[in-house]
Amino acid sequence: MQIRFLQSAMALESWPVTGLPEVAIFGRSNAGKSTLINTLASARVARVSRDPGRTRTLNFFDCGDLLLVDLPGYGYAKVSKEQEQRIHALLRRYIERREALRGAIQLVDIRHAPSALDIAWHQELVARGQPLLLLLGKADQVGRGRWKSREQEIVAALGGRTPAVFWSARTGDGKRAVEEFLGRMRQAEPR
Ligand SMILES: Nc1nc2c(ncn2[C@@H]2O[C@H](COP(=O)(O)OP(=O)(O)OP(=O)(O)O)[C@@H](O)[C@H]2O)c(=O)[nH]1
Ligand SMILES: [Mg+2]
Repeated sequence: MQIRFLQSAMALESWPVTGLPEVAIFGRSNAGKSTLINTLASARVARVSRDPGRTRTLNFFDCGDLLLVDLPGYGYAKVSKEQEQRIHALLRRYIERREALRGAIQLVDIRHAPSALDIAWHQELVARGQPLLLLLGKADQVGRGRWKSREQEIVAALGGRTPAVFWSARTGDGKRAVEEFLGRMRQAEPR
């Protein structure tokens, strides 16, 4: 997929106005959101590092007829309380105010039980009634024989009916499902 970095932004006034539909990627810090964008792009367009807390602003990517937004991760233990609150306020303002938003991808780590913040954000996204794609990320770190039981446990903890998709940036598992979701979001009606 052709993906080009468009801009970083914090304040609503500087979010890009393009008229294109938009899909945003939510997830805990270090879940692999930026890597997801690079995997779709088959190129290094988003910044990734070994240390979590890397993405601190909204990062907008242009996919031609759709924008993808790499969001700052929530729940990174090493940021200050103020910083964490700032991230939450930014995410909340984004989902409440972004008219272009057509759907969300939430990335959770398949290895762990969802955190309280994963659950809270999942429920907030579900409550909005917009399309939501739940990805069980880093699936390469768990044997395939355990995938189903991990899925059941995580979806149950999230309170969920949402079907999940196994995702790995290393093996490409889930890539087609993500591309299909983005394809549907291109056609989605504004809210
Ligand atoms: N094994 C494995 N590692 C992954 C996968 N996706 C990402 N990673 C690694 O996880 C780490 C964090 O990835 P990022 O893409 O920076 O995570 P992020 O969600 O953008 O993190 P923040 O910007 O802090 O919110 C990096 O070391 C990645 O290489 C995956 O599918 N499998
Ligand atoms: Mg990131």
